[in-house]
Amino acid sequence: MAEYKLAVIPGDGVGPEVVAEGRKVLDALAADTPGLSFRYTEFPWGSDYYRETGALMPEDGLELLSPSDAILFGAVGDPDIPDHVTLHGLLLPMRRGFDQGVCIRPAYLYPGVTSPLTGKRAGDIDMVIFRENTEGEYAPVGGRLYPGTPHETVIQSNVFTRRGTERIIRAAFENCVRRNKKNKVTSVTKSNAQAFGMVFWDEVFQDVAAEYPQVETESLLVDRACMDFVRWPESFDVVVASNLFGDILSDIAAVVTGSMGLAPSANINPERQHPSMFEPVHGAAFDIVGRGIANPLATISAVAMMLDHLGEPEAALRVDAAVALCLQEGQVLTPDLGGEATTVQVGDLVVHMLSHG
Ligand code: GGG
Repeated sequence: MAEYKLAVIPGDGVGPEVVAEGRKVLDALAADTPGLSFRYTEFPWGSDYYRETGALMPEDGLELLSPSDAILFGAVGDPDIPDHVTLHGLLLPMRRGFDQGVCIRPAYLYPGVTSPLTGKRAGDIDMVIFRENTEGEYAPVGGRLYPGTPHETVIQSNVFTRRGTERIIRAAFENCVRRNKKNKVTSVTKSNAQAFGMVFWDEVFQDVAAEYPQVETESLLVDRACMDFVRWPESFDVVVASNLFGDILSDIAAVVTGSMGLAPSANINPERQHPSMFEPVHGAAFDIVGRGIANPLATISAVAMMLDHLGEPEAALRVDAAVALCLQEGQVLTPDLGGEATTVQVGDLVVHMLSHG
């Protein structure tokens, strides 16, 4: 047990609403766990900060975050600012600057939650997506020549390094062995079309897979993987994908397990030289901002992933169990899950379930 220094960036849109519930859960844990405490430093970065200063975060932002044990992040995005400005101004600099190359996105169909897919029962869908998080299709490499002329030329390059590719694929295999469920790792590729980056990805996958002969493997083209996430989601266990493919597939996984509002995400620096970051998969959700109905459970599950990463597995399990109980009881749910409850009411119920579940 210890005191943990947490950097908190509520960000844009519904970010502040859901992060407040994540903090409420952390405070409740600290209140009834001797020796466990959290010291928060909140950073007001995001789109309002951009309107005031011309940047989403200050130039020394990473230095300010650096002493933290972990970062709790809400969302980024604004209807008046182009999405590439907000994403490249705040979220991606943290992922790259802190070398958070391993993004972990679990998707589980909880008891009490209805999948939009017919016939799926609780536990049928139980997978975890390992998304490469610092390079691939998100690398800021490219340029634009002769804009606005008939010769306009745009180049956007994908970047695959051996270190980054090997790291995410090895993390997926290690997790598969630890998790000990279906004992299968699926690699998502597009090597039929992308004959450099994705052929390299396939080669590295085969090399790393050879170190884990006890694990079943498969390699799916991304289009086939999208189909199978919808028609046979129960066939997946651990899925490893590039930055863009992992992002798209984790949204499909979230939706087939009931709601984007349930999907957590951990952005891990495996070497632990820098703080890791924990966030809901969903974004700013402008359509419901300020109505108090955003589902806080994705953020609260991200808090559980953060506790596990910090070395507090019992606290993490308590939070996971409280989330599962709220969903199973099914009385206090936000509208994305068919309920009428508010963000705050769901957060309060998680806190209640921590000690009364
Ligand atoms: N809570 C995460 C968030 O705000 N996501 C916005 C977004 O556009 N994310 C894209 C990504 O994760 O790559």
